[in-house]
Amino acid sequence: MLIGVVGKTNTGKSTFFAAATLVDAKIAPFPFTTIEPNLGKAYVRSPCPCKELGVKCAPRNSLCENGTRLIPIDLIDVAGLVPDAHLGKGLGLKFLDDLRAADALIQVVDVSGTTDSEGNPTDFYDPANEIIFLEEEMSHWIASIIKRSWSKIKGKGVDSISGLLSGLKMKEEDVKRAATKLFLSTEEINWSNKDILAFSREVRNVSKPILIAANKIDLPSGEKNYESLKEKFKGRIIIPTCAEAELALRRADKQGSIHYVPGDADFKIISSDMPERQLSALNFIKEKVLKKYGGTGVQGLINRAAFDLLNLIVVYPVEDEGKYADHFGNALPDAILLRKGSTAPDLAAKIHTDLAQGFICAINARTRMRVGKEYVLKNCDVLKIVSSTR
Ligand SMILES: Nc1nc2c(ncn2[C@@H]2O[C@H](COP(=O)(O)OP(=O)(O)OP(=O)(O)O)[C@@H](O)[C@H]2O)c(=O)[nH]1
Ligand SMILES: [Mg+2]
Repeated sequence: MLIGVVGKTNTGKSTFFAAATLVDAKIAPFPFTTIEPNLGKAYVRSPCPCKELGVKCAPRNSLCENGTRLIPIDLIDVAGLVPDAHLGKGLGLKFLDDLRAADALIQVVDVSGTTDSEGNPTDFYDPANEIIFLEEEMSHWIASIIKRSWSKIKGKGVDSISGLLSGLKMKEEDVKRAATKLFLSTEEINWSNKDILAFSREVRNVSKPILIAANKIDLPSGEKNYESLKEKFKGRIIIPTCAEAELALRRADKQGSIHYVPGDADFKIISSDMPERQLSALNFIKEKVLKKYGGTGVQGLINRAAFDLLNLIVVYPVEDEGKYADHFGNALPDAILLRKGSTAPDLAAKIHTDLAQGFICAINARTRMRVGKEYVLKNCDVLKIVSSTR
């Protein structure tokens, strides 16, 4: 599963990325700092069943912070966009190819309105424009991919477009639905450029859903602009965000000067000789971001992307259902992210193809009941897979 970080240039995308992954990405207060993409692991936050089951867990593929499981998910930060990128402005659209594999996107918007459409300093820029032009440029990107292969697609069935777009994680049924909704020919494609763009808008909407990070909420016009974005884009998920605050908290936690779990609305100071400057910066974060908005927004966005956009659930496979452990006795070693609707054999396949091939049944560790291959996994399930191959 891959989440992409996108948006206008100089809005704080790399700050968001660095805060979520602790990868050292280049951050600077001017446009086009990022050229090559940054890749890292962010974490999905979910309650760990260890407390409820009364075991001390020994996580292997994830972390557990006092009953909160942090499960890795891939994150990619790409270069920034400007309006008319499809006409060659800024860095153009080519770099969006880095987002082919993304399942969902987080758009980082500069909600303070202090950078103009090209990322240069200004006052009172309306961040609503960023939301509109990003979607438009993304649609042009999809259209350009279709046009590049037009000679191979023209006159063929809509399946040829599905084949082309499957590399963009776009499902066949979504492609068909988009074409049918727009009354476009699906048997023998003969679409105009306008049709291709309209189709691209439609299919992007379903296949690359976008959450909005209203970033730089700490700056003076942030709150006012955030309220107006919510009003203008009713129905969209818009989260007040301060990526800079999250980055400062994560780094201070890593240094050992504070204890902070990503997504918490508070932190604990550990260091007894913290410099005055850092102390006052942390106080600012506490008063103006954490208390006001209930968190920095970064973790909230990763979680909303994972649970609301991608419809993921967390499942814990074990080998010893009595101890909720693997065969070494490590309790709840792995937390696996799967799509809602996945079945017990899907979990087996995620662990090892052999395990899925020899699938006999699964045992629900909580109830000790056997479940069959039709069993639909529930969030937080703890399951033992019984297979003839193990
Ligand atoms: N006040 C404030 N500044 C922020 C916040 N997040 C990022 N910034 C600043 O915004 C500037 C741009 O940050 P980057 O992360 O480099 O932005 P970007 O979107 O990756 O920029 P490009 O790669 O150039 O497109 C830097 O000076 C950051 O310190 C925030 O939450 N609040
Ligand atoms: Mg950047």
